[in-house]
Amino acid sequence: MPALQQSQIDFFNEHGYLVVENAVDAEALQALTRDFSNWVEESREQTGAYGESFDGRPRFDVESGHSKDSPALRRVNAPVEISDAYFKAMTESRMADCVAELIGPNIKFHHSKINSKLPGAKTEVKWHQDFPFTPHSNDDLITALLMVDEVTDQNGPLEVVPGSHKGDIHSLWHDGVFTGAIAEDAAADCKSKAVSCKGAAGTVCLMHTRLLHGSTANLSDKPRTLFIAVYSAEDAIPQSPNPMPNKHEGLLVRGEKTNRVRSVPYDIELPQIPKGASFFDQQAEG
Ligand SMILES: O=C(O)CCC(=O)C(=O)O
Repeated sequence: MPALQQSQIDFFNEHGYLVVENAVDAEALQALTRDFSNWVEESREQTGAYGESFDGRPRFDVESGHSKDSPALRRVNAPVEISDAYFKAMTESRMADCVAELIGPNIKFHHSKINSKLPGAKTEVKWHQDFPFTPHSNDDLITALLMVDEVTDQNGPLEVVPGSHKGDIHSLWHDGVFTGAIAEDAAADCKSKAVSCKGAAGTVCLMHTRLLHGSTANLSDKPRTLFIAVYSAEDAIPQSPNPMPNKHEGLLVRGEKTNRVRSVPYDIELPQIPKGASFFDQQAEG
């Protein structure tokens, strides 16, 4: 049975995003929650970013003010490398089936992370599109943002601008400085058109790589944990180094390997991302 109905596929193509409930089953969700809670407990013993990922960057990052009594873990880099639960959610879930139906049938994995906003977290994600961080030979890429906790209006939901995947790619450079975010006037315009992606734990927001999006601080006493996995069509070839190098990059998740390259000429020049830039450049503590 298909994971999506035609009306959902049409919605995604028109608006550039789709919210789908029950993208992982209850047992899988429990395992994701358990592993994340364990990482939060471990973080209490740390005073700053810690651990090591594939290219030597810290595995875990914390917000300023993080302490033993008030842990503020805000990022886990490449969790699929260190947790079976996260690896399975990336490969074996309905979430992956949905991605295959939207940009497949042949899809491969690019990178993953957890963005956490623990209660009171001040971290905001500035308005941006993902494609300039991960340019490929074509733009059949989806960022899947799985809600490990319930997401509400209060705990810093992802906000998107419907239909913006059909528009321009915005520069992330302003006055000669790479900010990781679009210009302030464009961001204000996004805010006026934004739709929040909310749902029960286990819901996923599937987002086209060109869609404009951002998110605000967590104003509530409830956590907001998002497991974020980026997939591409198998014939989309990276045009720049992975912003989050990891050992599973290129893993075939659904379908078969064709080794074909599909190139789509862009009418714009993609903004250059400085060497070593990461998604951290989008995050700011408000
Ligand atoms: O954590 C969030 O709210 C947004 C994440 C995001 O923008 C991204 O992964 O590109």
